[in-house]
Order: sequence, then structure tokens, then C-alpha cells
Amino acid sequence: MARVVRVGAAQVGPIQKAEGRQAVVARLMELMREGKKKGCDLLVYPELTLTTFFPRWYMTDETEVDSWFEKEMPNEATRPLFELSRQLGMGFHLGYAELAKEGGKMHRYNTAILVDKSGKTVGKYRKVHLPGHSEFDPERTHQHLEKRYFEPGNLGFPVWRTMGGVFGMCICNDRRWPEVFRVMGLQGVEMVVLGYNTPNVNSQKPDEKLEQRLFHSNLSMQAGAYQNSTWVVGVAKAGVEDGNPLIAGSVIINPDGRIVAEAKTQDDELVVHDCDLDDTKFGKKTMFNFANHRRVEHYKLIVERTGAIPPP
Ligand code: CDT
Repeated sequence: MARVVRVGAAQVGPIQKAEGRQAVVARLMELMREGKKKGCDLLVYPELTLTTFFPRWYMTDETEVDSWFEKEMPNEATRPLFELSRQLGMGFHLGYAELAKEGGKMHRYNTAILVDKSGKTVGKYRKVHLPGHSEFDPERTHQHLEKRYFEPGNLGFPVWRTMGGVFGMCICNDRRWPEVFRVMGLQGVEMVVLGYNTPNVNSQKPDEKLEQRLFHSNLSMQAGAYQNSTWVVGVAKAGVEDGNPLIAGSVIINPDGRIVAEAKTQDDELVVHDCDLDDTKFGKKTMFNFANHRRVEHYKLIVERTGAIPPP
């Protein structure tokens, strides 16, 4: 019998710096209501959904930095979204900046959560691969200061058995690293959900075209899907935020690595697809049957002979 999860990739259009969380949450709730009309089981929102992509701004005032972070989740601004999820019986994935107290100290993470159909948070992931730099870089056309504002995530790449399947999460730049998908693939993941804020412009290669940026983004996710026989739902923040354009083109990718649904606008847009989790079985039993075909001992041999890290 098929195990269909009707997924809504809830692309979010531009959020300007001055836009408050309440206005954003109202947009997210509108997408959720549309998802309900279309029969969705699960909505996937992008990375750092609640605000503009603030790591493009260089800040030195710690209080100002903290103002972009959530101290708890849900909180006053986001509670209505959790409430609506419960009322409508729809799960969701949401990215946000997390301020967490651990070991008596405050830590900042780029975080995403998975909420089930009862509005309960069942999973949390903290972004591991933080791109960009930590100090203002006059050489770049655009700043990308994730290394300044976040610590690498400390929760690994777990999967969660919920909503009838095996779900995993990663965030934006993580999608470009094959080992991220593989670690989840080794745990039998059937659907990876992820959000991204990817600028249209490569600040270190200004002549790189948008088409190439989209190609690399999709190439990474399609390979992750195919090589681990999993669904991948990649959801973009889109449009122009205070003059800074972001790639759109949110995608739903099947376990064969094919894009089966894609966003067409630069704005809030819901892309819906019926994802049969049983479609992951064939690849997991055949080409990517890890127990049968993976040769870990041989990888170790090569690493021992050559050293794990190539010389610069
Ligand atoms: N948000 C995020 O991780 N964006 C990166 C682009 C960084 S460019 C310095 C990405 O991999 O899409």
C-alpha cells in the first residue's frame, strides 16, 4: 500500500529588514491555510523564515544581533502558527535563528524544527555547515556573515520516525555536502526537508550567472536524493530583500533524483506534490542497498594510505 505524504513546499518571498515577525507569521499562516485547502499533510518553510536574511548585515552591537534570534519556540509571535497547525492537523518544518542557553552560556544557532500534525515539535536540527566569513570583508560585493552570528550545530544529523515516515533535516549550505545526505541515508531516511537563503550573486565571482547558481543548488539536492533513495524537499527564500536578490525555484525531488514540482515565482508560493514514501524502497533495496554494496573498509584503506586531508 502506498504511503503518500502530500507535501507543500512553502516558498517565502522577500522579507524586508523592517518587516516584523507578526507580519511574516501572518504570511506563513496564509500559506498553511492554502495548504489545508489543497490537502497537505506537511508544509516546509525556508531557512531563517521569520526575518530577513540578517547575516548579510554587519553588526557589532550584541543586543542588536540578539534581536534577530528567538529565545524560545514557540513564542508570542509564532504561537498562532503552531495553534493553526494543530487546528488544521498539518505538520510543518520551520527555520529560525535560535538563542539557546547551554552549560550556563548563551549560544546562537541556525536552527530548524519539525512539528507534527498535533502542533508538537518532534525534531530539532542545528545547521552544521556555516558559509561565509566572520568579519566585514571589503573585497566582497555582498557580506555573508553566518560564521559571525552562528556556532556550528551540535545535534548531528538524526532522523525522526513521525507522520508515517522517516524524516531528516538539514539547512541551506548543508545540502552541498554529500555526507549530510549519506548520514541520514544510513539511518533509512525517506524524506529530507530543508530550507535555503541563497543569494543570486556569488560575492567572490560576480560574473557567475543565476542559472549556474540554480544548477549547483539542484545538482546537490538531486544527487542527495538519488544516492540515498530519498525524497528531498528544498524550499527557498525568494525575491529581493532590501536590494539583495535571492534564488527562488523551490523544488520537490523524488528518490530517482528527478525534480517533480518546482516554484515559478519570486514570491510566497505553495508547491504541492504527493510523495509516496514507498517509492524510496526500490533504490534502497537495489543500487543503494548500503548493507550489500557499500565498501567502508576500502574507503578506510585509501584514507590511511593518502591521509584524510589533502595537502593545500
Ligand atoms: N544560507 C546559506 O547557507 N547560503 C549559502 C550561500 C553562501 S554564499 C557565501 C548556500 O550554500 O546556498
